[in-house]
Amino acid sequence: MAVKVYGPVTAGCPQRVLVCLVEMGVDFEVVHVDLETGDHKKPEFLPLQPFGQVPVIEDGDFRLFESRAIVRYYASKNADHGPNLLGTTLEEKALVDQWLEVESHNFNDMIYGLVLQLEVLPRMGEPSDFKLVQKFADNLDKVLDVYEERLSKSKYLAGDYYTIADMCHLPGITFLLTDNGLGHLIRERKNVNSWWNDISSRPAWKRVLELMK
Ligand SMILES: N[C@@H](CCC(=O)N[C@@H](CS)C(=O)NCC(=O)O)C(=O)O
Repeated sequence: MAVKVYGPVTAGCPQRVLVCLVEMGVDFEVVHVDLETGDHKKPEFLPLQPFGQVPVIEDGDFRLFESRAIVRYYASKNADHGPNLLGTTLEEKALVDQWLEVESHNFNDMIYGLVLQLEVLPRMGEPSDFKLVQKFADNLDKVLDVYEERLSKSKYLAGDYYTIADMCHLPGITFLLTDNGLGHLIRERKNVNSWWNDISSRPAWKRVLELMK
């Protein structure tokens, strides 16, 4: 039975889940949740995700929310017949967790603020706070300096193998490279840019981009 993924394919958090399902060869169907009309805050959606956010998955009678928990779940569940995206030794797994935490907090917190200011508020007809935009971009600049240094020593964030820690960056970096004047944060860093070119050219991400059209 196909896994149901609740959320619009255009939102970054559901995309994190979709790219993982494609990588792991899991059949899925997307159940569109319209964030514009507030479907995710309606009483019928809250039993699925009590914080009124996407994504949520339903796999038979198993339900799970939080995109990174979902990604971890399918990378483990399908490890026997998909790629190893979690590392093998305890230390490799710990490094994947470390960089996934960095993605979630150091990186994504800035992306979240930028998406709010540059996409969500304008869509709602409200003004963006460009001082805040600058603050998030400056913070991200420092975070990406750390990435540049790390990626000068290893091909991927957790080591010389692609993992869910790299994968979870795909939606956020795609947003940076979308026409909002922030692409230089990636393009002007040699190692970050090569890493990006590598991870974004994987067929799984290309398939998610196709779904968004
Ligand atoms: N930590 C959650 C964050 C979920 C989240 O922020 N989802 C966004 C879409 S990317 C959302 O539902 N936004 C609407 C809202 O928060 O009202 C996860 O990774 O699943």
